[in-house]
Amino acid sequence: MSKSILVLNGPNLNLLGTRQPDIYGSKTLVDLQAECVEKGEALGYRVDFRQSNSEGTLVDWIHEARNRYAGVVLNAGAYTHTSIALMDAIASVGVPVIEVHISNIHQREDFRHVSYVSKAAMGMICGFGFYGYSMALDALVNHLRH
Ligand code: CA2
Repeated sequence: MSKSILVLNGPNLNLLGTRQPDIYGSKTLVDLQAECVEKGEALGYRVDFRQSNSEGTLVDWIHEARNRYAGVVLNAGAYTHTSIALMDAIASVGVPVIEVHISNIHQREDFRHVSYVSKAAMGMICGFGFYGYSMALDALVNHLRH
């Protein structure tokens, strides 16, 4: 099995650290990448970390995981709440996907309470800031070892 994990980030997450620090903290996407790569190394996995504002690109990257990655950590951003295409991609690849959100989506607007990603993902972590990505990597590797 591949010893690589794909960490995917959706729309507007490239803006981390530039505004809304009350919701998303003050660190940047580059900081988050460094945390994920370091956590992956500690777990014995290489982490490939990507961000796109395009739904189709995220679908393509989930398809790419089928043969090349042991699992995926996915923060689909606002596509979480709208994208049947992402849900179908996750359901069709046969690779474990763990959903993560920086904020607690259930404490926010009603439209954020629905997640199409959750309908296909193995599990979901939200509300713990960047630490949620480390938790998701732990959960994924724990799953892969059992
Ligand atoms: O809490 C999360 O991680 C979200 O996936 C973030 C999405 C939001 O649409 C989801 O409901 C929850 C938005 C990401 C936007 O990130 C920004 C960061 C800094 C400044 C502006 C936007």
